[in-house]
Amino acid sequence: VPVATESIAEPMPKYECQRITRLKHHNHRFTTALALLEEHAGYLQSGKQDSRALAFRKAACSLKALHHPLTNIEEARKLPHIGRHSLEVIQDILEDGFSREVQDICDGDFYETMQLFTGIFGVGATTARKWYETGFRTLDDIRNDSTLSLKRDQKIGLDLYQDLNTPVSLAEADIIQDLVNSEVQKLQPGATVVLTGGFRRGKTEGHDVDLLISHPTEGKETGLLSAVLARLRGKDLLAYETMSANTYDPSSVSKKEYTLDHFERCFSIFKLDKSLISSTQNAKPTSESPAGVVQQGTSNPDRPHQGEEVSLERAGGTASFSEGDKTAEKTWVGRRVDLIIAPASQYAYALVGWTGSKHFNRSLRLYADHERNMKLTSHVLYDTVKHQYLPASSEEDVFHHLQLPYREPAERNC
Ligand code: DGT
Ligand code: MG
Repeated sequence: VPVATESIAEPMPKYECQRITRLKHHNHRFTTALALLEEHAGYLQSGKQDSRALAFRKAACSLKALHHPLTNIEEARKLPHIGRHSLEVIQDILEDGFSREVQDICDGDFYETMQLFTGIFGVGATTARKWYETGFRTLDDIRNDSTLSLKRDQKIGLDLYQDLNTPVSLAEADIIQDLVNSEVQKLQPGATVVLTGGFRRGKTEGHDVDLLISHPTEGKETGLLSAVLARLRGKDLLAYETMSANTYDPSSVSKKEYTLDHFERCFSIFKLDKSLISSTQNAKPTSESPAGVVQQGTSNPDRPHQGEEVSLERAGGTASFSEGDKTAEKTWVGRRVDLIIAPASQYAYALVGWTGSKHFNRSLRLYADHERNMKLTSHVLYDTVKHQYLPASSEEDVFHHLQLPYREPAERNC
C-alpha cells in the first residue's frame, strides 16, 4: 500500500511548502472569491506590506491544499490561516452560493477600473489608484490627457495593451524559448535556457515568459545576456527591453534583506511573429472558469478579470500599433519576456526561486528562517547557526537541506 504523505485525518501543515498544492483542486468556488478579495485589497493598499491581501491569499492556499470540497464552516475553522474575514466569505458561499461582498466589488467601477489600469505594463496599484481618483475610467482618458507625463514603459503598455493582456499560451512560450535558445547556443554552446514561472508549474497560460539562462561551467554565463539581446535586437525581435546588472552581494545574505534577487536580468517585450503562432490561435485555455465570475483573458484560474471595456481577443486578432497609423496591422504580437542569468553555483536556488509560485517561495523562506535557522534566497541557502553556505546542484538538494519532502513544480501552485 503506498504511503500517503498527507492523510485527510492529519491536520494541515502550517507552511504552504509542506503541502501539495496543485493548479486544480476541489475548492475553486471559494478560492476564486478569495483571490478577487486579495486583488481588491492590493488595489486599496500600496502593494508591499499588504497584510489584508496576504490574509486572503493564505486562506485560499489552505483551501487549495484540501483533499476534498469543503462542505461546512466548522471544517474551515480547523484549517490553518483562515481569518475571520475569510471565514465570513466562505460561510456566505456555503449558505448562499455566492459572496455579497465579492458581488458588490464586481458591481462597482473601482475594481474594474483598477484592473484596467494595472493591466497597463509599467502601471502599479498606486498610479492606477491616483488615476482613478482623478476621475479617469478608460484607457482613452489616459491616452488623451496631455498633462500626464507617461514613462516609456507605460506608453508602450498603452500601445500594446491588448497584446499584453492576452494570455501567453504555452505554445507561444515554447516558441520564444526556442528563439532565445537558438541565439544562446550560437554564442555559448552548452548553455541552458529553461522555461520557469507558472509554465513550469503546469500552467497552460501565463502573463509572461520567464526564461532562466545558465551554463554548467561557472563564468561562461558572463556577458551572455547583452550578447543575446544584441542578436535579438539585430533580428528586430524586441519592442522593449530594460536590463539590470547583477547586484548580488554574498555578504548581504546574513542581513535581513533577502526577498528580491539580484541576478543580471532583462525585462522585455518580444515581437512574436503572427505567422509563427497561427497554429496556436485556436488553442483553448484549459484553466477552469470558476463559477459565477466573468473570465476574460486570464492566465490564472483563480484570478478573475472583469474589464468589460477592453475586448481581449486572442493574439493575432486585430491588434494594431496605435502610435501613428492606428489602422496599420502589425505582423507581430507583443509578449512579456523575462530573461534571467544565473551562474552554475546558484542555479538550483535560482530555479526554485523563479519556478515559484511567489507564495510558495515566501513560505519556503519563512520555513527556512523560522524552522531551520537558515536564510534562503534565489542565490544561496545560508545556515545561520553553523555560519556556512549550503551548496545545491539540484532542486532536490534545496529541499533536502531544508529537511522538507521534495515538491514537484506542479505541487507548488499555492
Ligand atoms: P504568471 O506569469 O502570471 O503566469 O505567473 P508566474 O508564477 O510565472 O509569476 P511571475 O512571472 O510573476 O514570476 C515567476 C516567478 O518568479 C514567481 O514565482 C516569483 C519569481 N519572481 C518574479 N520576480 C521576481 C523577483 O524580482 N525576484 C525574485 N526572487 N523572484 C521573482
Ligand atoms: Mg511568469
